[in-house]
Amino acid sequence: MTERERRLVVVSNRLPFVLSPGPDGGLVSRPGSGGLVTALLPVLRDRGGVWVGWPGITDHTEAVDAALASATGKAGYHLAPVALTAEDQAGFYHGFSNEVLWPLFHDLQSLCNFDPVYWRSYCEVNHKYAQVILSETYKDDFVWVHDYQLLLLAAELRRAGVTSPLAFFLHIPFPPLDIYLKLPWRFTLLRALLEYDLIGFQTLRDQRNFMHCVRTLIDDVSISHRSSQIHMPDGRQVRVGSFPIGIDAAAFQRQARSPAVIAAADTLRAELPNRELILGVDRLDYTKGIPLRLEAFRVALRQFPDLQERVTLIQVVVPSRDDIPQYRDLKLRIEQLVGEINGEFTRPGGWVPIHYVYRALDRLDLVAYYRAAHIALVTPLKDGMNLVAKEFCACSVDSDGVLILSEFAGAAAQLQHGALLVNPYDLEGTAEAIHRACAMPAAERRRRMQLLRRAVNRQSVFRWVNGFLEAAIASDLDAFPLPDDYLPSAEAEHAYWDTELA
Ligand code: ADQ
Repeated sequence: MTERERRLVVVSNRLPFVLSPGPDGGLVSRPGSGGLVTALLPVLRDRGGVWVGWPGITDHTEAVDAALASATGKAGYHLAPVALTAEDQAGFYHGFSNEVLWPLFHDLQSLCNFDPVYWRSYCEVNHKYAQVILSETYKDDFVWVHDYQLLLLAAELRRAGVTSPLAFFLHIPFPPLDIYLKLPWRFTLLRALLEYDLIGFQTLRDQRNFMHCVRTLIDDVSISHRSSQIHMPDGRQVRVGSFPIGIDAAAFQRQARSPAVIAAADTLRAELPNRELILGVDRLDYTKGIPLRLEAFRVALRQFPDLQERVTLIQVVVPSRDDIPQYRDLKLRIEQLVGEINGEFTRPGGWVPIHYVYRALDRLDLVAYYRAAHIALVTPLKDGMNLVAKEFCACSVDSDGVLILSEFAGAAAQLQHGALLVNPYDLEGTAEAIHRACAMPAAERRRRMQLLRRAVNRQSVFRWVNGFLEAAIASDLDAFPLPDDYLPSAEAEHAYWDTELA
């Protein structure tokens, strides 16, 4: 059997279908949204295989199995649910994944709750995923595991005797050594990761951080010159690479050009006439930098009074994880800032500087916001990639949008040539970027957005899947071209403020 003929086994925290109560008391399924599902389901259909994950319901009944079986029908692959209890969800998902790994890997170690009970639950649940994989897979299957909830899975599978290739992709950043060292289970976790054969990161930044941790903490390995190959003492080789994830840009573009979106975007612009519409769209999450963004917007309105009555910031926040105290506090902080800023600047003529939307949008409304906006303000404190930045560019079909992007988003590496990059902690720098974006001549907007759109189109999610699967069968990743890299430099900062694009 050639590598390309191996069945594909995708493993992620959640299955790619959402179950909800149906009319006859049973459950109905619909495909989840998001690029990963769009990109991977066709590959699964083509190669055959299985997707392993939690179905989103803690009461595991026959109705769950029936709904999952009917979701895929005769598509050539099937869904294998991992049954998790409410207690598992509390310790493994809300606990270790979201109160330890999520903040730590986003450099926010002071927000971590290193509760040992969480760690035990994380180990147990990774074991449960391994059990399902063992019962669902054949010897020659190619197993591709996704994200920070399943860092221990390869170690669990090896312990059970699995020798076939295991690959892993981390969707969030990997932290620098000094921060990683705070983790009480740092050696176990790093050793467990080295049981994978291929480890993929979003950016070279993350890859470098990981290799620095391996080089410093694991003394019985050697590393190839370009940091893409780790030689293990048992003769095994672990390959490490950067694979920046993309979006289905053509689909976003098509939808942005649809009559329904054009009508919705026209309505949005007509309701706020003669305004520069600035858009922020984020899940409720402290990594997305929403409070600092609002503060930077306040600085912009104070320092550049010409912006008053000329700009409106539409901040969309999608509810998320609001059972965790830090997320509830974040929501209150955002509401307080929106209230303060609107209280300070709202004018009798009807101008309200911030429109705040707190709910999930359906895809049509989201694309209409992207299309209607003149400026996107995407300023995470740290982000694996950030797909909102790419989606905005794909939907800016008239090439008249400006992207202001945090240099700490993984997307900065590919979008650095067209975006205005900002340090989200620098309130005045971000305020100046807002002012600059509002005053930017149409020709410069077009030039920049064309560069951005080209980058987003070129690096689609389909290319990402193919690139990763190609790397899985390549013997030497050092022969692969490196993706774009971004590091702030004094020279770039100078260019940022003082020069026009060629
Ligand atoms: P996320 O942290 O979820 O993903 P992001 O990359 O920004 O972050 O993706 C968010 C997704 O949610 C986008 O596809 C967007 O369309 C959707 N969305 C945002 N606002 C919405 C709204 N109001 N209504 C409906 N949908 C909305 C993790 C990592 C990222 C990495 C991705 C993919 O944290 O860094 O880019 O995985 O690898």
